Amino acid sequence: MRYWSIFFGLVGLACVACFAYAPFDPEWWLPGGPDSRVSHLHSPSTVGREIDALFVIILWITGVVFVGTQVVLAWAVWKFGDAPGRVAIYFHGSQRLELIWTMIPAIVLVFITLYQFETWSKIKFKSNEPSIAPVAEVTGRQFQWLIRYPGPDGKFRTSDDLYTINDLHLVKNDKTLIHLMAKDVLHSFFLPQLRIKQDAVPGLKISVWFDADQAGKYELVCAELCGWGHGRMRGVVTVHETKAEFDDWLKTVAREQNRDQVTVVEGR
Ligand SMILES: [Cu+2]
Repeated sequence: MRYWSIFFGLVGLACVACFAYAPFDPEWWLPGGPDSRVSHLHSPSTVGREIDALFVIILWITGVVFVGTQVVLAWAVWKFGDAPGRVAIYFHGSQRLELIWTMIPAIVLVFITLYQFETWSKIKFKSNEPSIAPVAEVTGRQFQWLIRYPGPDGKFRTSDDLYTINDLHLVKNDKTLIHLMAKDVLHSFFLPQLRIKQDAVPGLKISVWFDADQAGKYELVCAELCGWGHGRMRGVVTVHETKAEFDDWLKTVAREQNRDQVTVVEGR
């Protein structure tokens, strides 16, 4: 029986090792930006790093609780294991214990709720939506992201709109606003490196705002199982160093679109 206490003790030790290592390797745990290995900053986004800090705090809370309960478990198995002549004591219920194990998690959860509130409100509360023109309209459909840019006139749904598939472009350090839609079923617009995730819902136009402060290429994936081709809904987010670079790219798209004479049929 005492072997079990050694086993539980070792499991605990292995988990402590993972727990200690997790926050320090962005590739292993939370995907980072191109500079993350150098700077040890996780997300290439200001709010993203706040979210990372929340992850680390929750990791500490769960880590301490896990280690504590594991130590008690190993100790109890060691100390109170089966022994000849020893009889277990039976008792039914303990109001005091029940109160303790209800109140402690409740307090921890209330703390987390209040602590994360400001970060959550920054990216999700309508009142914090930046009053800027959206960079693009992103429409999830089985099985791709259709991305519409306003074109030279700066207005959506006009004849000079530009389209890309699975190819989202932004400018570094600019607040980015996106209008998110879905054509057929639920999709989920997920930018893992920027820590942004938002459901795309048919019939709704949802605003998503964020920033990226390291130029580079990041992933855009669908995080909602939306059908057989769900795994193909992968795109690239390109964060340009400057607005001029972004405008150049947009001009290239305009040239190609005019040359191909391809019109993306939007429909509804
Ligand atoms: Cu999907």
